[in-house]
Amino acid sequence: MKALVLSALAVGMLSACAHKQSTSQTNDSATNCTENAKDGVEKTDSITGATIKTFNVAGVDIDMVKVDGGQFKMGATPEQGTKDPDPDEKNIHNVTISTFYLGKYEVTQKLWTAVMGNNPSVYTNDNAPVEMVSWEDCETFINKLNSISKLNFRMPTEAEWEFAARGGVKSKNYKYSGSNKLDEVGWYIEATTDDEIEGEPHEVGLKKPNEIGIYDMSGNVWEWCQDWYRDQYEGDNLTDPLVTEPNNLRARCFRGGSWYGNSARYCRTANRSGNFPDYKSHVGGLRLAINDK
Ligand SMILES: [Ca+2]
Ligand SMILES: [Ca+2]
Repeated sequence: MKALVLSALAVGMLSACAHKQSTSQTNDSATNCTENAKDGVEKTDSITGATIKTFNVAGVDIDMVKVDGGQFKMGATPEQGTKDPDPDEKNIHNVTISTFYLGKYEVTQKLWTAVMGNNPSVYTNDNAPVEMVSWEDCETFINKLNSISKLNFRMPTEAEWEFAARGGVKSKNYKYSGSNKLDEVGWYIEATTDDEIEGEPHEVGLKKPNEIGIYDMSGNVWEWCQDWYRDQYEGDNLTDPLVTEPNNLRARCFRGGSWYGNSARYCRTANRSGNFPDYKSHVGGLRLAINDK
């Protein structure tokens, strides 16, 4: 509980939100789209078959994948293994998610810089995810993004994040987002000790996408979610749940593990972590969400 959050702090976990700039992405396919995308141009991704809405904001294309709504079991379901899950995942419960859009990629440094006029990242690369951003920084970024675009981007809820990571209505019940082999879909390091870790975040979209055409939900950078973190799930048969009140932990949710110092178990779809809203690190960023409308 508290120990969980503190251990997350010690390891330097964070989250990253991802959007990406399509024209510069090596793996990008949905982006032979040249028209002005300010109002959202919808098309089919030629590689993944996903429906993608592209918004152009501050000169940068933001690809948002349509996540069709559905039901799923949230928490440490059998494919997560018996040893890997933490206590905060154990209360498996039924959740219904409404259709929404989620960033095809983690938010890149290119987008962050275009919106904010600065790049806080330690490992600078336009096409890599922004890092060294707190939950509060991400709120500031999203507010400015929305002010510029007149749109309503937001962070995903924790439940939306897990539903999408599991492949939504096309889920094949993988342990990681898009595969049972983490090497195929995620940048991570199987650490032996915290002191031996070397590595860096990678450009978004270089690994395989998951079942619904979303990249890097397991690994690369942690991704902040909207919710306040609770160390156990409460309730069942929930629709679009969102924890809006902090408890004594005063931590925000973040998800997905990272390239740094996190063994594979942290990159599982059901894994949870939390950190203080002003905490920032070189392993944490974000991914954008937007409603279906
Ligand atoms: Ca990630
Ligand atoms: Ca955990």
